[in-house]
Amino acid sequence: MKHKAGFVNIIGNPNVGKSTLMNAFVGERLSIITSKAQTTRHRILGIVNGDDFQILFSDTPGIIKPAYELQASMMDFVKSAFEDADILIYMVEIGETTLKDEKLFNKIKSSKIPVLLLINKIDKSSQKEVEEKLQYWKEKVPNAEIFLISALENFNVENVFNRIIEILPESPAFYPKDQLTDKPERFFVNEAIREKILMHYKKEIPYAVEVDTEEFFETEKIIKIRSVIMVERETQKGIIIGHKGAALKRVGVEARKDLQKFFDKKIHLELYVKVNKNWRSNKRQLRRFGYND
Ligand code: GDP
Ligand code: K
Ligand code: MG
Repeated sequence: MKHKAGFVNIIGNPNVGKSTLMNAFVGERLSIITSKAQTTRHRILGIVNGDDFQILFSDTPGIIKPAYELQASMMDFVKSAFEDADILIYMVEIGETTLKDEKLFNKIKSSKIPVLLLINKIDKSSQKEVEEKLQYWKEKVPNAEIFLISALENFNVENVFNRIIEILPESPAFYPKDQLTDKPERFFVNEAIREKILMHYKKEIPYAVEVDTEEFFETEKIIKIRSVIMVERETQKGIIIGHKGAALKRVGVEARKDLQKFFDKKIHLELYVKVNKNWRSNKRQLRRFGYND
């Protein structure tokens, strides 16, 4: 049997379940998941290896109209995901009716590469609604193959996976067969911390935050990590730290638990908070954090 390999890029509106799906495919929590839009800021590669195939899934930020430089770079990740795909996964959730970016939507409809349209979250709706939506999307994106799924409950995900293998092009592997992602270990540390911040702080706080891991030192028994939580203003620093440091402590404890599972090793995690004015609008800063590259 010939070897198959290719890029399968997942795009769609915020919160439809893209990261949940990618993690279900990969079987690891590579992408952080919360109920908030803009949880995913980067394009994250998840690699699934078999004896005669290698699938390179890309999770991307949800499609939005950029309001500042950070969001503009997030949309560049989405555009790039469009350009190198062998198979496109366009994900919608059961309640929605259109993509927020019309240009991109037209690109999907006129796409020459195969499009799998996944209607997600069908666990939330009635049989009648599911049938209506199926009909709706058939007419709206006639070039797509449609699947009804629940990424959360792993319903029908395997059928999508098998179909991907069928239509994947013949090609040698792009990455070593034991590799799971293209991102360095520090990236997953930053993301684990950011996930807890998204979960525990209100309003604009999560969007004003970036995490930078300054030290990642692994010995046989333990990984020592020091990370900085960057905020834009002094007041935000106070909120992150909380009364007697309790809020920051909770972030540290929960992130450490996740990281111990992820790396399967004991973790020592030190967290600092620093004010770094307007990092979201500063191109040079954004490059440092892995955007615009
Ligand atoms: P993304 O922004 O598209 O990456 O979406 P996420 O994967 O972060 O998921 C957004 C929210 O939808 C989270 O609260 C998920 O738990 C939830 N979610 C994802 N898939 C499903 C699903 O199949 N059914 C239900 N009920 N919720 C889901
Ligand atoms: K989300
Ligand atoms: Mg996401």
